[in-house]
Amino acid sequence: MKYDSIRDFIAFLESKGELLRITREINRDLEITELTDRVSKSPDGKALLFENVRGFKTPVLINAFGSFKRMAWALGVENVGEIADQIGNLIKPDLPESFIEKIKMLPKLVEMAHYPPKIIKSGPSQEIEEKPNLDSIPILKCWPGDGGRFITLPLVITKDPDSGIRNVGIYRMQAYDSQTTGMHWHAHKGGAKHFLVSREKGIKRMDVAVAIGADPATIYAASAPLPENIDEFIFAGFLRKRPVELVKCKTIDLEVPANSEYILEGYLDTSELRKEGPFGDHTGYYSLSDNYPVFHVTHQTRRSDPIYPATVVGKPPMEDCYMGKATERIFLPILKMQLPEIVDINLPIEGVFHNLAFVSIRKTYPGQAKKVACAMWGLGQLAFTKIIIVVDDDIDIQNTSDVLWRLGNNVSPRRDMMIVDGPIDALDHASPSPLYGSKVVIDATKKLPEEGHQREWPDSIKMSDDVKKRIDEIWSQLGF
Ligand SMILES: Cc1cc2nc3c(=O)[nH]c(=O)nc-3n(C[C@H](O)[C@H](O)[C@H](O)COP(=O)(O)O)c2cc1C
Ligand SMILES: [Mn+2]
Repeated sequence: MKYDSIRDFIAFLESKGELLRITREINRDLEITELTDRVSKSPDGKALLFENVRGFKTPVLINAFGSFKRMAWALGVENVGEIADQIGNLIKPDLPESFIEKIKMLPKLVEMAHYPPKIIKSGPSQEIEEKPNLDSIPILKCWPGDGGRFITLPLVITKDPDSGIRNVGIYRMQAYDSQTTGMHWHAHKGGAKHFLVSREKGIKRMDVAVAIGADPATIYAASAPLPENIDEFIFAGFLRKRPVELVKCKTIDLEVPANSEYILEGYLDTSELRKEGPFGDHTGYYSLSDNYPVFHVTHQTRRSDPIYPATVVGKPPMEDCYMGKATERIFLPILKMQLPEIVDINLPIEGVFHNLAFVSIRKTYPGQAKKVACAMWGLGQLAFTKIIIVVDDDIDIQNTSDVLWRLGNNVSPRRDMMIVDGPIDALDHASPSPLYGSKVVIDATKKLPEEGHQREWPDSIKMSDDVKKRIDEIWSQLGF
């Protein structure tokens, strides 16, 4: 892994011609969004470094992850599929039979935890210590209807008060004033769980540390849907093939990346909630304002010359889409391990990850599509998938028009749709109540007699191979 920090990644992007420095004065309120949005919606849009943000010396980095190529580079590879292959190899189902062979496998299986974070004495993220002053950071107001300015790419670090196991998640933070922010972790997320456990245990002050800027693999790891009780810094170590270096916070008992740009140290009062939002969100809609915990920043450290990494979300495609697509690829081998009939999954970016999933399966028995959907709804953040479309594996589900063709042709709605009630993503505004609502699987596979289909099922149309071959031979002579 080439990068120790976000600035290493910036230098790499620049060497590849993938960074645009913007030296003209730009307003952090709305103007950065309008520019970023246009770049995100254009082919080959670059990473942007705003070097002259009105009223600030600090440059603002945006869109560093905002393409398939840059997202792969962020993880030290040319294609995110390489990471999926590494994970696939770690969890291969064909475990060797003999005892000796099994012992030999062990080092491979622990490779995931092979690079636990390493605590070092000091790091650039603590070069300067100062009183908390969020006004010194060029925090963005993204969209006209936003309830205020928001820190959009923070790594929020908490510990389970029972087990001491760390969680790192990206949860946006509304800056209420120079030392207070919101803490917008949804009810289902790791930080929210730690908050609830702390409250139940009667802990009034829950320590929280926030890192702004880290090496790019660590930032990605904080967005990844890891199972509960897996430290995202261990996963980051696996991605980096090198431990994440941490330093101890100056005033609280938490550790933070040594190479961050800014560190905010503080606490939540477990009895305090405050209105947060609205915020122009990655769904392309404003997420409604709601009550969330309040982060009191009590101490701040930073580099002597910090860069402020942020992101702007909105109607897709935006930067977060490429992080989500990386997750789709990286976690597919783990999904397949639990559901071996799954061939591929496509979370189309227009479906904003929790609204729509295409799944292709190797179907061998009746009801299998519905079983796969139910299993997905039981797996971590896939629980929030509102619409799952299942097709047979003879088409490529990365091709949306093929999926729609199957959807139209192979579905008899009354028989092939199953609607269930359950947890729904906190950002869903269509469900009648927050966090709870309905989800549907649409089975677009070929139906079997046991599924109530007694009629003949026709073949899809294909030309015979010998005719294709004959036409191939004469094709170039026909003047097309
Ligand atoms: C740019 C960006 C912003 C995000 N904002 C939020 C947020 O405000 N609240 C939230 O619960 N999840 C947010 N997420 C998603 C979480 O980071 C993600 O679900 C992660 O897996 C949570 O980790 P956890 O399971 O350890 O809580 C955001 C992700 C990205 C990439
Ligand atoms: Mn987690």
